[in-house]
Amino acid sequence: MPGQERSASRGYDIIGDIHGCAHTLVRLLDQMGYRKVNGVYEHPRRQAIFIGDIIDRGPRIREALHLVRDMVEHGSARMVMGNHEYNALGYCTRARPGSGKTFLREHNARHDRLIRETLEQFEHYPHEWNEFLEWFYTIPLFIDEPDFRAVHACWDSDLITKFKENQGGACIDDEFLHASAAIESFAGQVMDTLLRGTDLRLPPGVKITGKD
Ligand SMILES: [Mn+2]
Repeated sequence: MPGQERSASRGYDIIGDIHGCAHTLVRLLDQMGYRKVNGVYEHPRRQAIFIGDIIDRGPRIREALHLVRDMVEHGSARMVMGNHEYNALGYCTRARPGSGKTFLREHNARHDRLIRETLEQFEHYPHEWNEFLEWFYTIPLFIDEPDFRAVHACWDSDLITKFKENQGGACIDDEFLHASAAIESFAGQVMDTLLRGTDLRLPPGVKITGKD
């Protein structure tokens, strides 16, 4: 298998949440010795592993998505899904009739705000945005190699083993996306745990207030 041959001789650069900061990403890749060859960043020996959350918040979401997808398609990078890509799929996918919802992820003030920059920056490129949504389905939730593992938030061995058995791989499909809208379902637990993480109780008397 070429992928495994590569993994044995190759080093990896793990790159976290880009959140639309394409310029910063370009600077980072330059500093790490990646070069643009025929329009796509690559490294002579190394492979970038993007651990999700390319979209939302930043000023150059579209550019960041193009850069990363080009690298993944070229084989100079791999990627696992972040909660923001998953949220975008839910936000943009209509719920089935009779489910009592219009979209899988409710269009409320908080959800609208989280995805606002992404939708604004794709306002004049709706076809491209749909292509990226289709591409999100091809992004695995986790990478499980003999020499390393990657996941966006939390590696839960039991959930991952069961997911592989059920799905026959590391990717979700439309059916799984719909099922995951119910947080208490198996699909809901997989997406919540692997992509959003697990909860820890704070020590007595300690309080943290999020900006939401
Ligand atoms: Mn995240």
